[in-house]
Amino acid sequence: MSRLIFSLRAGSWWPLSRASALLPRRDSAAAAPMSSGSHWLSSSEREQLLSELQAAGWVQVEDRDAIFKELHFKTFNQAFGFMSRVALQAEKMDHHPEWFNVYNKVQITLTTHDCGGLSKRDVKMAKFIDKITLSH
Ligand code: H2B
Repeated sequence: MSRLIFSLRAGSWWPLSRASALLPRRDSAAAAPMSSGSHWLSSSEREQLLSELQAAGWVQVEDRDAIFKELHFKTFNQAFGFMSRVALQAEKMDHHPEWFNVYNKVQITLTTHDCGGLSKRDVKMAKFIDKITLSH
C-alpha cells in the first residue's frame, strides 16, 4: 500500500517539476554568457592566481580548464560538514563545484560551465574552501 501511494505521488509531481525545471533553465542559460563574461580572468590575473592556488595544493586538470583538489578528513561527519558549508556558499554564489565523496575523502573540481573554463568565481570558491579547511 505504501508503495502504491509513493508511486502515485512521485508520478504526479515528477513530470511537472521536470517541465517547469526546463523553462527557467533555458531563459537563464541565454543570459549566462553575459553574466559570466565579467568573471573571466585576464592572462596576467590567471597566471598570478593559478600560481597562488597551486601553492595551496590545487592542481590543473589535464584535459579541461579546471582545477582539482583532494581533501581528507578524519571522519565522514567532518567531510560532510565541510561539504555542507561549501554547498551553502555555492548557493550564495550561484557557483557549484563538481565533487565526489566517499567516507572521509572529498575530491573537488572547480570550473565555470557558463564560460567553459576557469573564472574568478572558481578562484573565489577555491579560496573559500582553503579558508574553511585551514582549521582541519
Ligand atoms: N556552477 C558552475 N561551476 N559553473 C557555472 O557556470 C554555473 C554554476 N552556473 N552554477 C550557474 C549555476 C548557472 O547555471 C545558473 C543558471 O545561474
